Parts: sequence; C-alpha cells; structure tokens
Amino acid sequence: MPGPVACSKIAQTMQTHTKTSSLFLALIVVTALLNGCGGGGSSSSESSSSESSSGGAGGGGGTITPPAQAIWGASAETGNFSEWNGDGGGDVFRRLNDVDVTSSDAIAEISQDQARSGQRSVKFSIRTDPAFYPNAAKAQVVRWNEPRQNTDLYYSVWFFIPQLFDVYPEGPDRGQGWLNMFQFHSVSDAGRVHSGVVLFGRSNPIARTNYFELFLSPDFGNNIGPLNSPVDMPFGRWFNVEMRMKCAANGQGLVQVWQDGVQIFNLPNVTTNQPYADAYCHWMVNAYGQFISPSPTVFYVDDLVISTGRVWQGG
Ligand SMILES: [Ca+2]
Repeated sequence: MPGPVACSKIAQTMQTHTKTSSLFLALIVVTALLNGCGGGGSSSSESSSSESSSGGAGGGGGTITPPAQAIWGASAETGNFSEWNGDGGGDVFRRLNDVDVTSSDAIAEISQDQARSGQRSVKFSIRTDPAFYPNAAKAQVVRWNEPRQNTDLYYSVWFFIPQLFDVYPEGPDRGQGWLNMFQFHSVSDAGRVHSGVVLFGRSNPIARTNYFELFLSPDFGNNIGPLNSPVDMPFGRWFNVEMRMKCAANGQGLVQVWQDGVQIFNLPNVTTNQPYADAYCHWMVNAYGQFISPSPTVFYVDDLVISTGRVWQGG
C-alpha cells in the first residue's frame, strides 16, 4: 500500500491531465484506486477499499496491481460511458430481444446509488418477470479492443447485488430462467458470432443462495457441462470477480475464475474461440436474462480492470 506521498503524486497527475483524454484520465483514476488511494469519495467507498485491502471480502490478501499491468480500467467517475466507448474500443447497449431500446425495461446508466470508488458506478436494471415474456432484456457494457490485441488477459469486476435474486426454475413456457452477468463472445470479421464463455447467476430456492455457473459453448467442441461455483454469491456488499481468459481455438484456451480472490473455476485446454484466422473475443459485463425475481433485476458494477497479470494479488 503506498503512502500519502504516492497518492498525492497520483492526484497531482490527475490535476495535470484533466484536459487530456478521458481514457487516460480513467487509467490514472484506476491506478490510484488500485493503489488504495481511495479518491476522497463516499464513506461506502472508503469502507469497501479498506475491506478489500485487508482481504476481508472473503479470502485472499491485497488487491494492489502493478499499474504497468493494467491496460484498461473504468471507475464510472467520468459520469458517462466514455471509459467504454470514448476510444471506439467498446460500447454500452440497452436492448430487448437484441433490438436497441430507450425504455425503462433495459437500463444501463451511471448511478450514484452505490459506489465502490468515488461516487459512481454502472447500474444495470432489466425487467425480467414472467409477465414480460417473451422479451429478453439486456443492459450491457462491452470492450473489444484489449481482447483483440492480447488473447490472454485478466478481467476484474466489482459487483454489488442489493438483494438475493431468484431465477425461476421454470418460466411460462417451461423454459428456465437465466441471468447472464459476465461473458465472452467469439466474433469474426466475417460476421460469425458465438457465445463462448458465460458466467450465469443462479439461485438455490431451498438454501436461499445465489452462485455463479460457468458455461462453455458446446458449439466449440467442449464436452463440459455447466459447472457450479462452490462459493455463494454475496449480496448487499461489493465483491470481486476476476477471470483469466485465454481466447483460443482447438483446445488451446484457458478459463480461470476467482471470487474475492478464491479460485472457483480452473479449466485448462478448453476451446474459447472459433477456428478462424479473423476470429477474436469480446468481453461483456451485463444484466441479461429472463424470469427473475425481483423484477426489475438490479445490480451495480465498478472498478473494472483489464490487465496482463492478476489484479487481485492475494488469491
Ligand atoms: Ca466508481
């Protein structure tokens, strides 16, 4: 953890560069956050920063990442989605059945309801009750620049889920409810798109718990059924999910996932990309689903980082 001098230096750098690009400013902010500088935000950000640095969020040790390894970040403190789409390397989407909408049925917005850093985070809100069927609502942020330039990277997100959610075991057409929260698509310039790797949010209605399920597309020849995390998903506090994702065809890929620094999935030698020279991966964090209670289904994400090395250092 750096001392006040280091944090002061970062703050000076931020002041010097307030007129530079939002992407550069965002990287400085994330660097400051990753170094435990807090940012002078709300009390909630200070408490969560303290929690993460002590390992109290559920395992592991610290969360300090060497700044040189972080190649992109988003703290939502710009008040808009410029960290995502300001450089053309990503975007934000609000959709029903994959058609863009502006209604309250699918919302992705910068919010001050919750914040892990500073005063803002990204809020997702989607309508998911059975009466809304057959619509599938999606609120989503995407980055494609970094995974296209480097096929083996670490992707870190802090989630805040306000309350327990139930994914209905059966919807009105006997279809199962689902909530896609973190995923990679395999995309090609020729227009081939496959949902390759997904973290679904699942619920156990008996135990009253939520947990992640990892899904790898059988379209790529993976003979791996959905895998359930051994760790419950907390609600009412910030928690971290980090995935090392090697985007590769022909069994050369790798998927590792940690929750609050504790490894919950480790799948070497899997296929995560299509076997075409022009195929690459997109990273998406989203509320995307159907048949979920409560509706609207709401959660927040903050302090997202893409890095060439582990973001959570204590796991
Ligand atoms: Ca923030």
